[in-house]
Amino acid sequence: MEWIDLRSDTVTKPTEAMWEAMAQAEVGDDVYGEDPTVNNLQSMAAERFGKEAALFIPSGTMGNLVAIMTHCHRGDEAVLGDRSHTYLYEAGGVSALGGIHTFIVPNQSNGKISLEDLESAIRPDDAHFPRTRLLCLENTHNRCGGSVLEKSYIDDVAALANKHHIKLHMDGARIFNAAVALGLPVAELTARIDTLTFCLSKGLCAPVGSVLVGDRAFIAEAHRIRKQLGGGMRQVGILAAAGIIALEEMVDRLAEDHARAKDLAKFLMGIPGIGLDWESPDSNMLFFHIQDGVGYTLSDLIPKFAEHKIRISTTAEGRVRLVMHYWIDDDAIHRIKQAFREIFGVE
Ligand code: TLP
Repeated sequence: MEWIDLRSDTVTKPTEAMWEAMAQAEVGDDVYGEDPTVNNLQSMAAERFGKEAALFIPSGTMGNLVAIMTHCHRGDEAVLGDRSHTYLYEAGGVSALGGIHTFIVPNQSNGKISLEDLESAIRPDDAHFPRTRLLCLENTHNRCGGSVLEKSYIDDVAALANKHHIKLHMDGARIFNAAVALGLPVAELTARIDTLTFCLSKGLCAPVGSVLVGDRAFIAEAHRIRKQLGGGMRQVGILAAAGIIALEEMVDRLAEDHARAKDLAKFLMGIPGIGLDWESPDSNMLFFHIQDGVGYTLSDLIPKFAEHKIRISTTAEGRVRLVMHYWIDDDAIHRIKQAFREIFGVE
């Protein structure tokens, strides 16, 4: 019996088509800008997002770091949500490495930040204050249930940024999940955003890599910062080749992951002792907690599921997160449901 890994969509291994493309990839020195496969991926990404240029980056974390360091200089300020990945899970890189001050505002449970909170975070021009340079959003919003930010909200935030002459960056690690959930082309959803990082290595199954998109001048400067951070890579077309397959073949099928997440959420609602944190997941992840009186704790669950060859993980907030991805098919869902029935003692 194969392991079922629900800890994240980052665990996805490459597809057959990706292995094939990686083996055949034409490569060159990307620090010289001479890797044709990387150049091809970057052009495809820019075109897909309707932006002028794109840059291949080793990880989502470095993508956000490069973007924020390109927008903000030392002592400038970036506004971030208090549940955002950049604030919670990127090791404080923007402050540690970029000398950038962060202004933290509350995320609502649907991943949005109220326009009032965003506006009140923008500092007046006064020598006492850091200069606000950047607003950041995350879509889908990981720690807010994989929630999807819709276009009208994004456009409202962009209009606010514009009014104050500051920029809007999106951590779009899972932006294709958002676009597929909304049934919108990704370029339309993100048209008003200045810059965006998206990941090839999550639901899209590529082994490594993220892409930063923006205008030509921004990407030229981001290229310098990526080099400064040690993120210039050489014959990296080997990885970009998998990224091209990710964009060509793996986007539309994300709808299947969303449907499985909804189906599993519905099933879990019927299990006494389980409390779903977001009852109908917007995208590919669901979160639950154990209600009082069940008789075991969250950490007991990891070994219990391991007995069924299922890997799950818990979050700092006392929840389990289950993430659907390419390698979770209907048979896996059947096994997962069976494991829940046995562990929670229901028919
Ligand atoms: N998220 C990982 C963990 O770090 C939590 C996961 O398993 O979901 N932005 C968002 C919204 C992310 O969810 C992640 C990864 C990143 C950025 C960072 O991407 P990588 O891991 O490529 O640095």
